[in-house]
Amino acid sequence: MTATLEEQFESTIAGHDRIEPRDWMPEGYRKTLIRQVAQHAHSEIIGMQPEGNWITRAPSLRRKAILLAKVQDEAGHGLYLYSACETLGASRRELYDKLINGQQKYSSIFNYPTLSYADVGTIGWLVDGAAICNQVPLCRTSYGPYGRAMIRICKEESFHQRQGYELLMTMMRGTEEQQAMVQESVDRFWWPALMMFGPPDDQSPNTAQSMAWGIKRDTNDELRQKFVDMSVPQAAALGVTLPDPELRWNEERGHHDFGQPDWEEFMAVVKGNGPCNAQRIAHRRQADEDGAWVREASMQFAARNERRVETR
Ligand code: FAQ
Repeated sequence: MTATLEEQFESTIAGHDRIEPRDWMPEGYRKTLIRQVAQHAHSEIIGMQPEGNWITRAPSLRRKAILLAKVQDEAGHGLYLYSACETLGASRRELYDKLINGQQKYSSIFNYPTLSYADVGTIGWLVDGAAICNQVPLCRTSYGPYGRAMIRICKEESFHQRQGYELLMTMMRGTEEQQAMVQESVDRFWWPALMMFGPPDDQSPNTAQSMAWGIKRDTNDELRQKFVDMSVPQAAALGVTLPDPELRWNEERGHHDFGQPDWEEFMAVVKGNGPCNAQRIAHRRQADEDGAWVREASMQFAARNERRVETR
């Protein structure tokens, strides 16, 4: 007896194998992937803005070259992810319109401002650190093009995390003023970094189904715990304090206990009311309008070349 398409899909998922673009997949699986991968792609390109803010004010040519390369990498990550999304039948234009019209989300973290150069280091250490924690398991996600994109992205994010940590370490070896800048920056970014993993599991409507489909390999709370456990020794080596009075090692659990982020603030930011939401979208919309003539010209150019080939 031949297996039905649905049975084939289920057995691929059960065997931790990959679903590829031409394979049959349930509509819910396709929709969930488009939602998550598009949100991820949008996060990468919106994420260029907070750090991009400091490119013209980098303290040295070396720091400027590093920051330029990092921000450029984020654009590349966005492109891989939009391509992965295209294999699911969603065009880049459609996704981009949904981003600038507020119909699709991007990570809450990029709605916070970058107020000092130390924030460039803190974003590398904590934001890229949280991104890696979340994304390494996604290399084993069940959808082939997404998992393969994640492999390269994780390698680059890992480099980003180290450059951020190295920048903070340099500042911590500097003047008292520089050390205070690092501490102030970590105080602002710690809680928003914890929010990157999404709402607590008991308030996460998508986790159970996404885990069953192998799209997510760990829950939001599992990854948040992993990130806290990873960050505590790194903070100690750096000489900064994490701004959580409830943070302590729990011998019995073999993990750190920690306080909860302000989930009301998280919901407000996700709904568009964070400190920089309007600015981030306005910037993206402007970039889209400014680039319209380039897209138009290249379409005309391609059409003209096609006509020439036809008349030859
Ligand atoms: N921000 O049911 P769940 C980066 C939404 S890349 C905004 O738990 P899910 C690189 C969620 O979409 C950072 N919205 O959802 C970089 C859902 O919305 P909907 C991005 C959030 O999908 C570094 C609703 O809340 N990474 O940083 C957030 O199962 C430096 C309910 O939540 C990814 O996108 C949030 N933090 O789990 C770039 C990784 N959390 O549509 C530049 C891939 C949740 O149902 C500089 N994504 N929501 O109304 C994922 O792993 C998952 O989508 C989660 C959320 C874990 C983010």
